[in-house]
Amino acid sequence: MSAVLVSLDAGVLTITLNRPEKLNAFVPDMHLELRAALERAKDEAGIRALLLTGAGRGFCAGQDLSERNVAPGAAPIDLSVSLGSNYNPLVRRLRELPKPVLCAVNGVAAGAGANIALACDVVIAARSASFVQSFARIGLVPDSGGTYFLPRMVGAARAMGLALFGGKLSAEDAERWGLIWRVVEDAQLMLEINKMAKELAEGPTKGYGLIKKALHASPGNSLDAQLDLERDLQRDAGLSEDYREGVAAFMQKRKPAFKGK
Ligand code: LHQ
Repeated sequence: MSAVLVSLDAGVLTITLNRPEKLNAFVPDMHLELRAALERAKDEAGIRALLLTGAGRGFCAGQDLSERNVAPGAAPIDLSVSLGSNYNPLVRRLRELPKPVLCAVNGVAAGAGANIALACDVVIAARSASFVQSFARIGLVPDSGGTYFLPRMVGAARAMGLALFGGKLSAEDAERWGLIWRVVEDAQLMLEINKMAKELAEGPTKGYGLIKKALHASPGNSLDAQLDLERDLQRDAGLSEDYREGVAAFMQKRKPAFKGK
């Protein structure tokens, strides 16, 4: 059985983490299959939005902890190898994909699973879902971008509390704290996110890619640098076909037919 299910419909590539009996914990195959899907999303012009979710009752429980023998007395393991070859490239791929990435957190998102969700552009969670920075509970440091995303999204005090105590943050609190975009009822999750993904897949894809670039660069930039970046990105956006179409549609009081270029 594939560790990841992939389907393409109306410009939306849906990627479903598929180890439901282990709450979709990461194993190397899952990383390989995710990598292939993200490469495909980058290369295929017909893919204009990505949707990441999990099969079963969980979203993703992070690294599969049964994979490595870390029993007392076992040979030491260098975890940086796995981060360097699997998790860090995954976060970079999600962030650098010049197309919108939506994430439907259908259940618990723990460890690297929580932070992979935060690396997506728009996160919607089911009301019963939760976010767990479980790393400290096993003596580890939040990874997969956690120490980058958390303080920027929820502030230093909340980031430290989440990281040190490793407790569950409910989807409602995650929304209230600004960690995610929105909470929806469990039964509505896929309906809502599919609607949003479809809307984005019909949008000005090139412009969306430039918006991602601008907002992702912002936390590390001075106002001066950000103004310069906006100027440069707007030049690119202004040269797109979709800009012309957007303005024409506005003037003609009709719905734009964006082509994504
Ligand atoms: C699992 C897991 C799991 C295996 C649930 N592995 N089986 C990167 C680089 C290299 C190495 C180290 O790590 C990293 C990054 C990381 O992600 S480290 C953090 C790893 N993740 C965790 O520490 C979370 C561990 N899981 C939990 O704390 C709980 O399972 C949560 C809070 C996610 C859910 O709790 P429950 O809803 O009560 O479910 P459960 O604990 O009963 O889990 C259901 C099954 O899934 C169970 O299997 P079983 O055969 O007993 O039914 C768990 O053993 C299995 N499972 N997470 N990460």
